[in-house]
Amino acid sequence: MKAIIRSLAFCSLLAVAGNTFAADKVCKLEISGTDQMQFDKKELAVAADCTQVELTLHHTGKLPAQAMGHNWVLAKTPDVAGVASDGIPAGFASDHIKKGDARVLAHTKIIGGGQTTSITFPTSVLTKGGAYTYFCSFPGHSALMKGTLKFG
Ligand SMILES: [Cu+2]
Repeated sequence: MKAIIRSLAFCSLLAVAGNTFAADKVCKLEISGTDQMQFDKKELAVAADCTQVELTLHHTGKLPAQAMGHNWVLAKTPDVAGVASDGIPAGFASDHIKKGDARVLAHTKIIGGGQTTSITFPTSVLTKGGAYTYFCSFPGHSALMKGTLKFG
């Protein structure tokens, strides 16, 4: 009897775990930056049922990160100018992101030509129906390198 109860308990644990996995949906986004200081996409969309976003940034150029580095930073549109200007003195080693900047919803590190980097972040940082701005925080890049991320 004890064994039956134990196996029943185990089965219900498995069922709970199975539901958790079924409910988790990782949605993949890809974007590239160039030596011409451009992203190849002006808009990214995340479907409403995505629970996680896996963002991959490629740098398709040849220039080194110190000269033409790119990252991908996500923020609310009104916060972009402040995040970008505070990122300049934060320095290259900090990926031009101010330490502990709560306005930053997600960001990759800075990469140079030929490199690729990925991050995964939860969609719980976003509001359904919201539109956000992604940009590159390398000094001087955000004027050209930005786009809109829509959720839901
Ligand atoms: Cu850049």
